[in-house]
Amino acid sequence: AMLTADEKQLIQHAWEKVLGHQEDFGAEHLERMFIVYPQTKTYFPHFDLHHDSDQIRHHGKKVVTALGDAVRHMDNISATLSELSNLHAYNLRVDPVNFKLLCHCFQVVLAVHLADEYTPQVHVAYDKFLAAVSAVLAEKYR
Ligand code: HNI
Repeated sequence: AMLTADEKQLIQHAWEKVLGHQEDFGAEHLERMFIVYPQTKTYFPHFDLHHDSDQIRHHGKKVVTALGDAVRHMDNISATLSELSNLHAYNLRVDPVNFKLLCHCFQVVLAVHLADEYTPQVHVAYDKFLAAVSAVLAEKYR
């Protein structure tokens, strides 16, 4: 589903609360994913998955920074994340079901940190935005 102009604005406005916290939010959503959906750990056999490890923090920051790129280019997510799409489809071969799990964990992090500002309207907007990002990351699988 296409994002409406209002939804785009809600996403961009909420993202201002993420700026400066990419590493913290990134580490938090990954740790949640590894604990709540332990099967996701199989993609990271080479990582130190202890709480707040340097690798989790570093990788978390990369993921949230990529999401931020998509926020800044919401009309062209496909081109913006094209390299990442190649990487996930051809090199990493992450089963696309996992994208939903990561998106869910990221939304929990947003809800925890934005609290009252994570209104149902913001929630819907992020649901659609993250589904669009996931679709792009999964579009090269065949
Ligand atoms: Ni993902 C690498 C972004 C979902 C497993 N991933 C990256 C990188 C970014 C990234 C950015 C770093 C690329 C680089 O270094 O050039 N990943 C994203 C985004 C999503 C996502 C934006 C979804 C919204 N990745 C997932 C999921 C899994 C996943 C759901 C598995 C459960 N990603 C990986 C793995 C790597 C990776 C594994 C390589 C990590 C490493 O450093 O070895």
